Amino acid sequence: MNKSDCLFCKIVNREIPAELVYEDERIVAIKDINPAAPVHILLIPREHIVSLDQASNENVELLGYIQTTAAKLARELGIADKGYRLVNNCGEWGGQSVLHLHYHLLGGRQLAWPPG
Ligand code: IU
Repeated sequence: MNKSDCLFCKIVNREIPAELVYEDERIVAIKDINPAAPVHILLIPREHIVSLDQASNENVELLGYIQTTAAKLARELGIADKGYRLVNNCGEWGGQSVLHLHYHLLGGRQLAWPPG
């Protein structure tokens, strides 16, 4: 799949509607259409990186920025006190279905471990 067919590129570029929670020059955050928890946000970099496996040291700052922004959103959304989870699914066995790097911010209930 190339960038022009990428669902998350289309969401980032506002070609496909999504429920936006946050955006800046580097990332957008949207509500997941199929929430797995009371709060389920996807943090998506504007840059098309296929997966964490495809990220490089050039992306280190971006990856850190996604994490600190997730923590900020968790506080703003009221899930930080009880705790939350930030997840990246990478590749087929990791459960990645959309081939544009993204992180899931999940919270608002007790989460189980290990994941399925
Ligand atoms: P995954 O880690 O690649 O499996 O996560 C993709 C997520 O994108 C998944 O939780 C979907 O529910 C979500 N999603 C979405 O929010 N909007 C969409 O149009 C599509 C998938 I397709």
